[in-house]
Amino acid sequence: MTEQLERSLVLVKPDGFARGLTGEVLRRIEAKGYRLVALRVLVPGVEELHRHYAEHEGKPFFEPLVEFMMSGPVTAAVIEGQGCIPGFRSLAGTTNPTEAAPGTIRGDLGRDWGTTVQQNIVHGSDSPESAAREIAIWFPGL
Ligand code: D4T
Repeated sequence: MTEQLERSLVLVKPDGFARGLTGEVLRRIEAKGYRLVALRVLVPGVEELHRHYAEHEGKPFFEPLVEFMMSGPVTAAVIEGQGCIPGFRSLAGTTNPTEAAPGTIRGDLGRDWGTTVQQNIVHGSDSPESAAREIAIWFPGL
């Protein structure tokens, strides 16, 4: 099976950044064989977060999620490789870090901190359409 060469938008969220896990996340991406195409460290603004999380607008965790994502620096990355969109989501593990399988980023490094928002270390695009939309938000002009 030959999967398509594609790009995904990865974020190391403020919890992961604050815990010094950016290097570990990037190490796992590179160890898997995906290529780093672009990298930024920034404190996200409300406007880009509302665009990024548009699908969750109106949900009870939306505002706490935006607040959390603005609470400190994040690392944004564009990665590239065959099948890297589902592939990175496999590396990340399921959304809830308590349930995420050992061996995954969330399963190995994440836990429930008792906050209103699940602090789950990373974000990865969930489809080619999301990846294109998200890359345009975080890396305009790429
Ligand atoms: P992201 O989008 O950050 O990669 O996470 P997932 O793809 O795994 O999960 P998601 O889009 O469903 O959720 C986005 C973001 O919201 C937080 N969240 C989510 C939360 O705090 N409570 C919830 O009930 C859900 C579903 C965690 C990730």
